[in-house]
Amino acid sequence: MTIRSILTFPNPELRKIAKEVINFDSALSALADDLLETMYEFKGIGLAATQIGVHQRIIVADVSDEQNEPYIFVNPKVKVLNQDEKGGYDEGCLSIPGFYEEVVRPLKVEIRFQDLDGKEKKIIPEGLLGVVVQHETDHLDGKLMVDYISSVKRQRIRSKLLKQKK
Ligand code: QAP
Ligand code: CO
Repeated sequence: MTIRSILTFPNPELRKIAKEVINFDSALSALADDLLETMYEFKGIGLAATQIGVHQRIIVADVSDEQNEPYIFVNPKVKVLNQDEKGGYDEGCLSIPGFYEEVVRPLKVEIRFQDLDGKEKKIIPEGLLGVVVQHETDHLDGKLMVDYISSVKRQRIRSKLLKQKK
């Protein structure tokens, strides 16, 4: 319904820990709609509520070419199925516009989550979806992709984004 504005690194709001969702009501559905609409507007493939300043545990993703396969994950929990199998991916982030950095993450993960009705679900995502869900779930814990890179690189990105800010 509404395109929301996205917080940019190093806004301290991005470091807050989001709260578990307990009410599966129309306000939650409206929030999910806003997240999807905002993600599509800014050509993203994933967005967490934290990024629009809402500190509730809900994320959205769509890694399809046509941008017509929306996923909504409420209270997502990532379980690593194989600690030894990891892969690097050049990740972006709508809260860190213009920067892409390689992040190494587990390739085999299981995601337990709830849908908008509160129903418990479980998926084992393939490929990019697995990367995006891990990246977005990190946001709910105040963690950003720049936390995985060197502090020199992180500081450089930080000062560039602060200078761009008006
Ligand atoms: C997370 O990020 C992700 O810098 C989602 O100028 C992305 O959708 C995880 C975006 C890639 C793994 C791989 C970034 C759009 C979108 C930008 C995004 C930009 C415009 C980022
Ligand atoms: Co992000």
